Amino acid sequence: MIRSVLGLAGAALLAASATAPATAAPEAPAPQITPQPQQVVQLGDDVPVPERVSVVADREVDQPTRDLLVAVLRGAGAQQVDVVDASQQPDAPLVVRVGGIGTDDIARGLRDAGVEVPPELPAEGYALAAKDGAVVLGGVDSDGVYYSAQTLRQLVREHGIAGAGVVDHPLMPLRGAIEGFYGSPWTHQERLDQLAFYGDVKLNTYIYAPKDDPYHREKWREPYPADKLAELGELIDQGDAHHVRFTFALSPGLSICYTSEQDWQALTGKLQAMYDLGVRAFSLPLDDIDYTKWNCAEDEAKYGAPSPGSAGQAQVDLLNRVQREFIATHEGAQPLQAVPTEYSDTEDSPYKKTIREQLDPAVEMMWTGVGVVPPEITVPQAEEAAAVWGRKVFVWDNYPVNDFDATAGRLLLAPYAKREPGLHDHLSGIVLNPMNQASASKVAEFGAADFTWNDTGYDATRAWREAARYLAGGDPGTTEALLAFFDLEHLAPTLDDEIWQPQAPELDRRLQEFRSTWADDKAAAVAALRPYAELIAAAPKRIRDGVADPAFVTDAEPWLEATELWGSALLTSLDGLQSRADGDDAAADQAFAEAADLARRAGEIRTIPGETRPEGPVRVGDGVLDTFIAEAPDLR
Ligand code: LTM
Repeated sequence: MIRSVLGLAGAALLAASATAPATAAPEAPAPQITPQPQQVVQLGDDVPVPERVSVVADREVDQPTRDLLVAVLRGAGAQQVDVVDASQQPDAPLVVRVGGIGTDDIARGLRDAGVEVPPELPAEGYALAAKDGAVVLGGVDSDGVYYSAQTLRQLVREHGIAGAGVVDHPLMPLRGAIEGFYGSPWTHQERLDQLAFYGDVKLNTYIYAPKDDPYHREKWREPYPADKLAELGELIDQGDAHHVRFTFALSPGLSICYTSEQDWQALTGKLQAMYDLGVRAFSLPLDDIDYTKWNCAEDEAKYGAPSPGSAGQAQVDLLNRVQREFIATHEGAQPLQAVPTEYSDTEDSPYKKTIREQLDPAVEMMWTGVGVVPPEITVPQAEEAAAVWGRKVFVWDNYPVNDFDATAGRLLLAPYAKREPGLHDHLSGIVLNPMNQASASKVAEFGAADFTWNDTGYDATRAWREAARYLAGGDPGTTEALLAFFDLEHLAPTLDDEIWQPQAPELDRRLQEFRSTWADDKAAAVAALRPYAELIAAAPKRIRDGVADPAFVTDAEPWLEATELWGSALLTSLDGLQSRADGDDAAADQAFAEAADLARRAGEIRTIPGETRPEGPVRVGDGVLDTFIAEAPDLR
């Protein structure tokens, strides 16, 4: 039950935080909630969770939220959780009231608990109070109600539910991921798991745009075969169950004839099939196409010689027609999303001018930041992008994607960073383009969930640690092992090989300390570094045994194997250095030879064939760990 309504790690974290409580604990600060809420106040003692709990729900509270609340309360120690209608009399020692934030008794319950709710709480907002043996959850809309339950999950701890009040709403409307990378697409199972995870961290958007799904790009005109269509239907349902909007993207730019009525029918036919399946959000990515040639003579006849300006006109005509004739005529359809062909700069151009001046204001335009893989995204850049596109832009963030040459052999496990607080004023949202390794992408996605919800309260290091804790299902030893492993996979390159997140900053700091101590006190230097070297060497086993999400281990397996060898090489180097300090040069030389052999074997481990696009030897702390092991024999 818990597993189906929560992400795997979310369920494990819940189980780890709670045991059946008997008494209220003294007041303690509320646990860290991710994403960081706009406002959290302490309201007193924890609310104990007895054996029987009644959830009194407004009729509008949807099934996913009801299921989530039952799972959370069971995870908190309740044996029996009854969900009753607001007109019924609850019959349990703990009552959890849930529904619309304006419902009289919910508004009163929040007020009585001392939780001040502003009159205009934005969409997806919610408020929560856990105080004096009662819990009240109110949402602005059904998403807000669901998010109040996700926050409640994180307030569960050993002695019950933390006595706290929360008033919260997201700062960016669109938050999530775009499966938009080249190479082997995610599996169906990975997508199902991602959607559950997004619900846990209040991400609301998944855009289906795998470059290597032929029906998305090369064969865009062709309908999906029945088995693929059935899978897409399951993804839509899974999205609904976790309050995530499944967004269907179709990328016709490689071959479309903009003036062809047949192509229009093929395009809208495919969108219609997806609408019939339940999709309500659509995207037309026009990235990575050649806009200096037409695909048919009729386009040249209508728009003139090929050029970025004439391509802009043809694209704007297509996008406006889809927005006006398809989106606007289909009940519940969200504004069309699009990726322009010029997606990675803010320079004005004839192409952008045409789009800025003529594109229907409802259409969401995507932008990758300055540079396809931007080392930073700043507020002034976003302001320029908004000016050049004539609207707030929707960021397609090419992190942690690892489909380009500079990422060969890399997992990108650094914190989500260098996106400036205040961006929410200029963006409609951010979606990350993740790695082929879906579970490993959760590290960055977790940070992005925090940033897009509350960029002004964002702390990259906090989010990174919390991501590790989430993946570890709350286990402290596994959390530390994961953080040591993430540090060794910290490097993030741009497309031009510029390094915008450094490799292994924590290990590097410790090695610098080692070098300066070694000069004065060799034994002290070795002793200070050894525990961290032991942590690295033991991390793979700890991770394999301890993570709540087994898919993380599958994703990371070659890197874990290599880390085991690199960790042993580091420890063996320290043995050699200790022998050197003891004046035993023969033992030192033998240890250094062993360390070199371990390093050589580590360097031979390769990525899993067919997984990531650039294949090659896996990188682990490269430029830091290997450098130290190579220099150790020369340290005197
Ligand atoms: O970024 C965009 C809009 N398009 C492609 C992505 O599909 C690709 O994954 C990234 C990284 O290689 N670069 C792109 O240009």
